[in-house]
Amino acid sequence: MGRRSPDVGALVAGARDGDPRSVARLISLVEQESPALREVAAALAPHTGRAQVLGITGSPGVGKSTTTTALVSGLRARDLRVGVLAVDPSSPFSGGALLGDRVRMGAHADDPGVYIRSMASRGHLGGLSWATPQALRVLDGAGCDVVVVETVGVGQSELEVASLADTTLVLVAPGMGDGIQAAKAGILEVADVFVVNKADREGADRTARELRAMLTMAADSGWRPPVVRTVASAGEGIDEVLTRVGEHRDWLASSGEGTRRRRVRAAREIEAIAVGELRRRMGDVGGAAAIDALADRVVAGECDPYAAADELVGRL
Ligand SMILES: Nc1nc2c(ncn2[C@@H]2O[C@H](COP(=O)(O)OP(=O)(O)OP(=O)(O)O)[C@@H](O)[C@H]2O)c(=O)[nH]1
Ligand SMILES: [Mg+2]
Repeated sequence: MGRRSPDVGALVAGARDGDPRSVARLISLVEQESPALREVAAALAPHTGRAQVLGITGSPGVGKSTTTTALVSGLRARDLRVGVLAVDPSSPFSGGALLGDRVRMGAHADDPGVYIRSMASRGHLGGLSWATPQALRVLDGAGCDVVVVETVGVGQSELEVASLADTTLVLVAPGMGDGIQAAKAGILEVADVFVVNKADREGADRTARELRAMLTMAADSGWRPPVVRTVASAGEGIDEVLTRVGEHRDWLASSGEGTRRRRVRAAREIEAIAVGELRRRMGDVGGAAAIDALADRVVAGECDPYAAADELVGRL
């Protein structure tokens, strides 16, 4: 791939026209922290804010990819443009499982109304890639009505996906004790819609009942998360999920919660970028060496760590 500086304006125009290669290139620029990153962000800004971001989380094997595929079909049937970001927090490379996801998404591979992208999550402690919010902006700017973010439910990432999403779907399966585990892990609070998938298996009714019982005990936020049973592999219940997702979108708009969530999201993004920039500048003023020199003085009792930190910040 060439390293010529990209024509960002043409790429954004292409993406807005639905050209998948322009979308792919823009996401790559974001992922690679291209020098054009700022230009890309600025060019996209006026075109963003329309897409509903749908986060999908749940334990490994619960049916996230199958549900995502079924949701994409349902959204396409409603004539909506869809983006899918599959984030694998466990792998530093986009390989294995994600390739499997792509294969499963094969039904949509040739549909110009669907854009699918897998992302690894290198360089981020919590799980989701630092580039995910920017990739979301690309898909939003490219005119996707809905962007589905699917992540593997390992620890932090399920909470993190909620911080990116307008609407968070939490998938559980019957008989996995998932409901109880969800309550323990704080998942109950982040779910906007509960999906009891694999409802063709025994115990789905019971799991749904348990979830509803737990939800009645939760604090009232104005939105009580509905519990929907699905058989994603057969497309059953998917229409109801989409109806609930639409209702949640309406509630976000009418209650002001949507704007509040987006403000929190933007504030975090700004903070992360600013902290990154400060780290870079610290490197410019001698970073590690400067800290080492100050550390020697702190160890020797010549100054305290606060004074040392002030001195470092003062040089920026
Ligand atoms: N019986 C049944 N099987 C299902 C259903 N939905 C998905 N499956 C199967 O469950 C397995 C896991 O589904 P995936 O969609 O890959 O699950 P996932 O949550 O994306 O898995 P990871 O990405 O590995 O965390 C597959 O074999 C699916 O065919 C369902 O509603 N009923
Ligand atoms: Mg999957």
